[in-house]
This record gives sequence, C-alpha cells and structure tokens, in this order.
Amino acid sequence: MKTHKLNKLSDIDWTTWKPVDLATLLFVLRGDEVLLIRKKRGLGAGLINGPGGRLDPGETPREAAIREVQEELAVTPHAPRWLGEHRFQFRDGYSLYVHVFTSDSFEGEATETDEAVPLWVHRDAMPYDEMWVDDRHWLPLLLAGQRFSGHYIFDEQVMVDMHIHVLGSTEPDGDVGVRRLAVDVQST
Ligand code: 6OG
Repeated sequence: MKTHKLNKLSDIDWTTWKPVDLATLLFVLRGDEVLLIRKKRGLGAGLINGPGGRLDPGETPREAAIREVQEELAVTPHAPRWLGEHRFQFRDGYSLYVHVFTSDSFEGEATETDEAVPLWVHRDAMPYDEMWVDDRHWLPLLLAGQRFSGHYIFDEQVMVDMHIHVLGSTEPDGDVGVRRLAVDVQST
C-alpha cells in the first residue's frame, strides 16, 4: 500500500487491512478517577495516555493489557472489560490495532517505573491537550461505558482522518476474533 498519499479513510480497503502490531490500552477506574500515565518511552513518549503496549507472542490482548499495567505501574488490574478497538494507519507505513479495556478494581499502589509516571485524574478533567488527538473523541464514550470501533489515519502525531462507530449492545466484543487477527498480523 502506498501509505504516504493517504488522505481519507476511504483510501484504505479496511476489509483486507492488516496491522503491523497489536497493542492494548487499559483504563483503571476508581470512583470518579482514572489511572493514566505520563509515558517515558515507546510510541507516544512524553504524552499522557492509559497504560498499555504491544502484545508479546502468544499472548491474548487481555493478558497483555494486564501485564502492561503491571510493568508500567506495579498495579494488577482485575477482570478487564473490553470496551473498544482502534485501527491506526500511519502515513509512514506503520499500523497498529489497539484493544481498549477498563477495569473497576485492582491490587497494588500505582508507582513510577522506568516506563511511566502514574497520574490519577478526575474523569471530568482529562488532560486532552497532552494526549494523542484521537483520545478526546473516544475517551468520553469509554467513560460513559459505551463501546466503540475507531478507524484513523495519522501523519506522525497529526490526525489526517478518523471515524468512530459506537458499537450496539448486540455486537460482539472485538476480542472474540483476536486469535485469528493475531495470526493475520504482518510479519515485520
Ligand atoms: P508501545 O510503544 O508502548 O505501544 N497508542 C496510542 N494511544 C492513543 N490513545 N492514541 C494513539 O493514536 C495511539 N497510538 C499508539 C497504544 C504503543 C502504545 O501506544 C498506544 C499502546 O498502548 C495514534 O509498545
């Protein structure tokens, strides 16, 4: 695919689109607060985000989501709930499929690590100016408990086009087909 000329979502055949990597984001919720991180390294270093990262070989998205929170914040989230998915296509050719989870309970005290600084933030005060630009479009859905499916084109950190579909209550969770998708991932 010639990715440098991508201007709109319809320039991509999403039915055959394959991500280079699979990753996760997991938002731990505690009353009116959300556990975020200031990311120290990796894609989006310097930005505020939910904890998460790329899947290790053989891992399910849920397993990876839990492991990433443990590694980044020394916290173990319980019973992650699948809330949505993102398909990010970058103009430089990179692409990423992200599973998004929430968790209402956890063990441990959020602690700074080599990878991240923890931030407990009130749900009405999300620091969107310091987050990826897509977050302001779907975090309100997540905080309202609505499931979503997003498609995006990015040029580095600039969003070129996007569409977010709110999933109905009868649509299956995206992680049902995850094993298949994991097998389909492009080798790099
Ligand atoms: P590592 O480099 O840490 O995995 N990520 C994004 N998160 C948001 N909110 N918006 C984006 O818009 C993102 N692109 C990537 C997913 C990458 C981590 O970065 C997140 C993963 O948690 C483009 O291994």
